[in-house]
Amino acid sequence: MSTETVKKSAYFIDLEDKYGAHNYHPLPVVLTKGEGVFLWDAEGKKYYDFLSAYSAVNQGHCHPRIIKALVDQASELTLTSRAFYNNKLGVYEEYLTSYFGFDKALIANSGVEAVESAIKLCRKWAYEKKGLTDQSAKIVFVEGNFHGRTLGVISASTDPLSTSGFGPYLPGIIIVPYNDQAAMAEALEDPNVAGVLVEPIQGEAGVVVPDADYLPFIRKQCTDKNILMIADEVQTGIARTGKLLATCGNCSCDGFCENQPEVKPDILILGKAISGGVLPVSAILANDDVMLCIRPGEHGSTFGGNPLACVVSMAALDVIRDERLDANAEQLGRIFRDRMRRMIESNPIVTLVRGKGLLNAIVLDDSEEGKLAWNICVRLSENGLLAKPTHGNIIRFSPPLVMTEDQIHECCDIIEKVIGEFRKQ
Ligand code: IF1
Repeated sequence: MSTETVKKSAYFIDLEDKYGAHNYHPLPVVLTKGEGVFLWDAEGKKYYDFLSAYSAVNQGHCHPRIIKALVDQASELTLTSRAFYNNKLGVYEEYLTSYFGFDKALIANSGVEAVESAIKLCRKWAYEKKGLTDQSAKIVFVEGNFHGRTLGVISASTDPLSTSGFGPYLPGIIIVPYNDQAAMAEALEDPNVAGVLVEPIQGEAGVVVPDADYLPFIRKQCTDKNILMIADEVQTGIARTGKLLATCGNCSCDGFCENQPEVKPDILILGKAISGGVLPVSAILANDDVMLCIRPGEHGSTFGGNPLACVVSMAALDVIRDERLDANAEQLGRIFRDRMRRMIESNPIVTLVRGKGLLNAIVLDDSEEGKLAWNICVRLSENGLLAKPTHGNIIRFSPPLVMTEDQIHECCDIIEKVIGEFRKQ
């Protein structure tokens, strides 16, 4: 790298440092271009993307079909507000409800906004349909959850980094240990519980996959006790885990999910890859008895359901289905985990490999080095692969789902080589 090119990246890093709020600690890579599974930095260096903008870019960077939809619609109509009808929203709502198998959809912008919408909808349903007295509704969350950054949502967080200094918090929240059926059953005995909100696989917690019977257990408990099951599939949804949804059993993947237990939530929360990472789009889906509890004037946003978002999201979901990215994620995920697990035998710093589809993580033994995962990610980036550590000793690997088998093997070669450099003596 020449001195002049180094200055280029450093310049942009300095700008962010000087003029941006200091709420992130990024890896020192400045990205300028993306295509498919690849990203390029300000010096023109090419990388495999193994974060996919936290699973928002499942369809790969700048997918031509999605970009065409964006550009075509952008020159027609971008935003009308919901004060009027537009000719894309209803089409999109019909598309989404048939794609995911619910009666109704409510479109929002960010993932956390959809989570907030689901919480509000659940409370409304509890007062109108379940018959709880006003102000009494409670929602059960699990330890280690991540649902976003708003005040309402961080009130359910158990991560001090997300919560400290931001109180007072929202009441009406019960938190139980994750993947603990007895604790969940006990919490659901409280007659004021209106809903249970879970991630099918915990992303931020380090890609923590629950026991196979955990979600079916929650589903059955909720049905038996007249409680809404709310699934946050913002990160796990849209084919990331090898199925259209991690709670699949009711989707359009042509029997691909045949052997999965059917765990259909009462409220499904989607975001991120619902737009292929092109625009902020999110949605909640529910059946009429729940969704119609919210009436005109009670909830909404300026940008939610704008024609540009509708068209982009339909193109993004077409790509998932037409390119069978669910099946590709499933197949490549198996290859990836097999190869990573081989390292456990040969290199003691790798202690665990877990995940589903192309949402995976490796857990490192960092008893001797506090910054092991960070240092490995820096070395990975120098070797042309971008991944991000989480919780100090975990590295998340979530490439775009458009990767090929040859590419995933090449990436495994890079990861093996780099982790080999950190082998314990
Ligand atoms: C950041 C993590 C991932 C999510 C689930 C809702 C949201 C998210 C399950 C909110 C967002 C993001 C936000 C991003 C980092 C990222 C993340 F490490 F923090 F946990 F993906 F793993 N539900 N997750 O994962 O969606 O409002 O952001 O659109 O920098 O905070 P959003």
